[in-house]
Amino acid sequence: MSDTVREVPNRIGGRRVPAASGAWLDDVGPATGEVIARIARSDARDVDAAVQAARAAQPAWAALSDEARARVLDRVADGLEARLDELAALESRDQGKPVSLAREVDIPRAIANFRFFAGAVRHQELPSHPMPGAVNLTQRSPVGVCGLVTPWNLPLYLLTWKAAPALAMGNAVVAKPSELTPLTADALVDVMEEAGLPPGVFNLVHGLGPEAGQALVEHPDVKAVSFTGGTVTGRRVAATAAPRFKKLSLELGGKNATVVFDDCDWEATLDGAVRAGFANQGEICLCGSRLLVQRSVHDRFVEAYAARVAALTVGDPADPATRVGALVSAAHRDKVEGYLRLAVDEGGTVRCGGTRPDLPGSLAGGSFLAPAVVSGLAPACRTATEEIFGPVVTVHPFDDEEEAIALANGVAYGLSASVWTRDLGRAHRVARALDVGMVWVNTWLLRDLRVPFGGVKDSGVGREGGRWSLEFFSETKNVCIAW
Ligand code: TXE
Repeated sequence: MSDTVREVPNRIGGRRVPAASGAWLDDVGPATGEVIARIARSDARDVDAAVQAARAAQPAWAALSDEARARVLDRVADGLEARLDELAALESRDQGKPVSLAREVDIPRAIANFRFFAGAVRHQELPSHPMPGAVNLTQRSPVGVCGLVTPWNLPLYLLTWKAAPALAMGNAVVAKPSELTPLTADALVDVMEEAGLPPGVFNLVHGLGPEAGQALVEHPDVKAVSFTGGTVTGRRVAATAAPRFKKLSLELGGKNATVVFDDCDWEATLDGAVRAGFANQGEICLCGSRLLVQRSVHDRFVEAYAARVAALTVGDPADPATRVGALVSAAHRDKVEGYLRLAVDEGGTVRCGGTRPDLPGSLAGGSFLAPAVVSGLAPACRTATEEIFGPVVTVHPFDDEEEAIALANGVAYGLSASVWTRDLGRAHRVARALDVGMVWVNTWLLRDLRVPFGGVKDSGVGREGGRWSLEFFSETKNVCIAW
């Protein structure tokens, strides 16, 4: 490691602070395997300092008018926008995703999150319920200090999805980004400071999940915990938060079905199913990693699908032509490769990909993997039901609507699904029968920030987005006034 590697300390109460332990963690760039930064390895002491800073700053922030807070959020959005290219390059370097994706999706959505929740709090309407001789006024107050724990797949995008509504509602925040992708969170704090967010309203603590993350979820002064990450970790977060009666939002894993009927728009469906399977290297909780295809078109569709997947350019994330970048870490690639070996043991055939591409120079040390399509697996096997969270799609035939629904629902997860058909009645029937939180028909990941986002079953608890986020990050109080 070179001596010039940047050290990224915590950001507490408007100051840059190393961890109390003095320890640092390496942050590895997945495209090269080289250390690109070192982050503070925080523990309960650092979390406590951040929570105390947040507690001290929160009342004055909450006392501002909604309009005043919204103006600060708008300035954060402006600041992110001014740095769009720089942030996209940073996210790509830290996460491994194609810079084109970061520039077109991750960073613009982070900007949109701040603009949207600035508008949402400005336009918030609260109910009143008149009754004979009295009126009920429903009011919302901030929860206090909110703990945000976020993952490595869409680092800035998912952090801002929680931070913007939390701040809009007058809370103070302590955020713990993934130790694998900490850098854009640090840049966000720079932007917030320039935008005039008062010191202590947003604090950042870096470190490992079982150390810094666990301490944040346990802290008695953290009144709400919003977590996005894996289901196993989510279960632990829930077990920690529930006996302490914290507000809790969990966005967890998925094993989402892409359901293709024989009357679909062929080209649009192929495009959509490829994007659903492999966007962000398959590292999105919403990715359609189980492709269910009606038997009458199954073989023809899978052949065309595998050909398109094989043509995706895997390579340098910094190259604008790259469609598939590096997986987030070497350990994660090992996990995905383990699933590909399991797929073969379970009787599957790898139709394309699954190999390490031969890339030049420093990229030879990166955690790249060619996107894989696997057919011939029983739908209930482990490969077809467990979350792989990488560039692997399994394909399965079905005969009719009933069987498609049974296959789609036959997993422990229930996050999302996409349905591809020209038959409107069928689209409605299938969408209603799917046991998931979100269904797309003839599209995938078309997002409107006003709509509820979240899953059922092992995919989580609660909803984010629009008024659901505003409700989560506030306490609702009813005041009944008699006259
Ligand atoms: O995520 P973790 P990991 C899935 C995906 C992936 C698997 C494991 O299948 O392969 O989860 O990934 C913090 N208390 N998803 O281990 O552990 C951690 O530091 C508090 C799906 O990388 O869930 C990080 O900030 N926090 C997913 C965050 O939790 C803890 C996105 C998420 O890490 C903690 C990511 C603890 N005890 C992975 N332990 C999605 N739904 O989008 C860890 N953390």
